Amino acid sequence: MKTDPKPPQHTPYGGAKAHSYTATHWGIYEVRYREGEAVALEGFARDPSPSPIGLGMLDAVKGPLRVQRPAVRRNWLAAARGETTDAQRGLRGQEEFVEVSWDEALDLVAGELQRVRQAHGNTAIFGGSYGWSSAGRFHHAQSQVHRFLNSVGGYVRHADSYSLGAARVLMPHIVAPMDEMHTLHTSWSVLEKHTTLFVSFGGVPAKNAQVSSGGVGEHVVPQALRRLDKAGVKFINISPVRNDIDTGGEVEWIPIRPNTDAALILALACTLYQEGLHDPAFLAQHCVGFDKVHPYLTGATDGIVKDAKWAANITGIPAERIVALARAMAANRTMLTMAWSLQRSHHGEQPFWSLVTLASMLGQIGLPGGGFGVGYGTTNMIGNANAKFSGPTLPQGKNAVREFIPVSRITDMLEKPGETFDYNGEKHRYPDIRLIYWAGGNPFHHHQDLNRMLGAWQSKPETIIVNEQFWTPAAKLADIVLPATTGLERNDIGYASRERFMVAMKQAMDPVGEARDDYDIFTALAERMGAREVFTEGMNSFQWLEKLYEQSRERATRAGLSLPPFDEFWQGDLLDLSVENKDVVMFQDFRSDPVAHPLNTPSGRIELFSERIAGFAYADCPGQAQWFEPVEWLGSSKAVAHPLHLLTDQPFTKLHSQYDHAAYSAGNKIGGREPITLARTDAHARGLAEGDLVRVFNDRGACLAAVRLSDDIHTGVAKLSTGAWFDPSGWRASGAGNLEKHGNPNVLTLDIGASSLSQGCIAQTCLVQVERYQGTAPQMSAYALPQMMVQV
Ligand SMILES: Nc1nc2c(c(=O)[nH]1)N[C@H]1C(S)=C(S)[C@@H](COP(=O)(O)OP(=O)(O)OC[C@H]3O[C@@H](n4cnc5c(=O)[nH]c(N)nc54)[C@H](O)[C@@H]3O)O[C@H]1N2
Ligand SMILES: Nc1nc2c(c(=O)[nH]1)N[C@H]1C(S)=C(S)[C@@H](COP(=O)(O)OP(=O)(O)OC[C@H]3O[C@@H](n4cnc5c(=O)[nH]c(N)nc54)[C@H](O)[C@@H]3O)O[C@H]1N2
Ligand SMILES: [Mo]
Repeated sequence: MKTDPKPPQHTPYGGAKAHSYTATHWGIYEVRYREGEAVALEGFARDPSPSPIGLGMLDAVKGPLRVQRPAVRRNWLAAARGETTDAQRGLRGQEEFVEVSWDEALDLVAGELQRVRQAHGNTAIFGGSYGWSSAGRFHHAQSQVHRFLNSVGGYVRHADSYSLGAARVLMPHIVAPMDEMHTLHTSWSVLEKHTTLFVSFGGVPAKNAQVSSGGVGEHVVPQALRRLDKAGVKFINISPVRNDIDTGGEVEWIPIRPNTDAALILALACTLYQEGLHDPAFLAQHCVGFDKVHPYLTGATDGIVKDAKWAANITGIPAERIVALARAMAANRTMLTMAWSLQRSHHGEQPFWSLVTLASMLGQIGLPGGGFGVGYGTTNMIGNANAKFSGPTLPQGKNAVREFIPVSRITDMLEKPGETFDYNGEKHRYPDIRLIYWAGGNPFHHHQDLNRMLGAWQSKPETIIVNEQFWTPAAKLADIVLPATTGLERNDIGYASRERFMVAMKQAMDPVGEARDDYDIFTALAERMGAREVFTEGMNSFQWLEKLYEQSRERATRAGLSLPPFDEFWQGDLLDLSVENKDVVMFQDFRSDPVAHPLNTPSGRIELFSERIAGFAYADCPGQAQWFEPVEWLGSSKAVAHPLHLLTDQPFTKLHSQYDHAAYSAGNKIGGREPITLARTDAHARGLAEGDLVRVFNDRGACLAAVRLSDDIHTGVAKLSTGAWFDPSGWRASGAGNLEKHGNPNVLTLDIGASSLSQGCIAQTCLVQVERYQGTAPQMSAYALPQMMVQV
């Protein structure tokens, strides 16, 4: 069977080629060749701040951690061959793998999919398969697996994301869907001209703006912040961490207790109201529900005045500072921005809803440089104003299965088949999953309370199939692992929303080992399951590239942008999509005429009170922004045993867990363990010094990490960035008794939904204790290859 003939005419690499480009989520890189072999990646010359993350990638791509051949877990294979009983299924993670031929592996996977479909229906297949995959619009693994599963009868899908679990559900009810909001944000150029006060909740971290889904060509955030500073904008950063913003100039830091921002913002709103500094005209013409907001602020509804004194007790910020801040906001052209991390918390809807409420009371929404943003700095896309059109996207087909879960309810689903759960005003049931197929994500990176998930992983699914490039923890914990190519080993198109460049990502090297493109893997499986035509539409990958490009070109034309035909694009390497006028003002039309340009909310206006959400009657998410105590925070009684609030932010050295094993990420570790940032006073109180090995623990889990001292973090707060590959001391779930040896914070985080409304991930709500690690430290083994058995 011939699945993917090499593209005609286009010699992708070798011979005279001196360079080509590749796109990653963290940047465009130039591939350097020596004698036809790709030898290095260099930062893109037209990028003012190329990310160092990509520079060492090539070594990792060629390195020992690649999955070389299809591999099947020993006991799973024995059971499939009828050599053992089902009861002897063995233990995922700790067992040897048997390397098998592609034909045998594909037969096994197709056969198992068929068996599960016939015995239990497609609702027994979880293809939620969340994850960022690689850049490149066609070989986007998550889209590929979804399209494939749809072609064979469907799968249980996931809704929403880990990024924006609470916001994706909340925001369409009250303002606009997050996907729309992303590209609407007021551009940096406008902020530079008009904003006088810029207030960030959670900073504007340039480390995060290294990234945009699909591929950054031009990193704009570091320069934009510098220009704003030079233009005289006053910056205030409200955050538990001082250095999550760098403007090159002065930034006032207001340290806040984690997860208390909603209380602060409600107190700012209360101050505006008490002092008559709010904008009644804007509230009347553009919003609904202020009549429900002010009685809550003044305490008329519950006897508690949400004033600065009240918030001071919760947030740790002096009342006078809160009052002065409210006045300054009203006196300036003020842009308020909030990092996405704030909604990744218990009751994570409330900080976003409070922000919208405060911005509405200030009445500057739709004015140049005023209003609010959600996520300046969170990715390079926000505030970036290049051409806007829908880029090349692989259609995923139609899913015949209706069942789904909110993405971070995966362990609940595995543990509680048949039980009901609340979500966005509806009740749903968890399906009974027998088979999990994952491509392009790492659940043992992204999910919370990994010990709990490990238990469910070991006991519930009969089969777990993973397409992976590397021997990640998710691959080690699978039954069948199929080796996938990286972006350097295939042709693709790099494009991200509002980015400046579209990139012809030409194949730079032969696939490592026997790795295949996900597309070819799924084509071969579809063939075995009688769905080849549906899945491929008769096209090889290169034909798909042309088709997806041409479709996107049509959409660009409709958006007033003229792109060249495919061949010209492919030969030319790069398209520049910059536009002359970069001045975008969010909600400008709505502001000027809310009747002619209504929002897509039930009232057409900003909903400070939502009848619809109120109608759901959720005690944990009522019809308007309110302060709720999170289940764990510094003000709770649980802080006695576990007195540190753990922030698990995005790592500056990588994207999630991707390329954790590459040099740049490795260079930031201390003795091979992930660093945990502690306030100097907190470290001294525990007798800890820089570099000390510590045990970080709570009732859910424990991990090792190495101390990094800081004066830039609130006392009582610790920060352990995500991304260290999960390295448990045992493959059975045993809570804090199972020591994670590398510094993966998700053994500590809490796995409950943000609220009944969204069920979003709440990774930032977590208390821990830290102590010196006693005894001889166990060896870190996250990068050890699983044992391989030779086929007999
Ligand atoms: N504690 C805590 N946890 C968090 C967060 C947090 O803030 N705190 N953040 C959350 C957020 S916002 C997110 S988005 C998630 C991210 O979670 P994920 O997106 O799952 O994390 P990645 O490490 O990007 O996983 C991508 C995987 O896909 C593989 N891959 C890449 N390209 C390909 C390909 O072409 N084919 C195949 N088959 N595989 C490929 C990579 O090797 C890697 O293992 O994490 C979440 N988890
Ligand atoms: N380099 C790199 N960049 C990335 C990613 C990556 O993995 N690596 N991931 C990308 C993805 S998928 C996403 S979704 C985005 C995520 O973007 P975010 O969710 O915004 O990122 P985080 O780094 O988790 O948090 C940003 C800041 O919020 C602050 N913060 C945390 N909790 C609180 C709080 O309770 N109150 C206040 N005021 N501040 C708080 C922290 O100090 C932190 O510096 O990042 C993207 N960018
Ligand atoms: Mo994310």
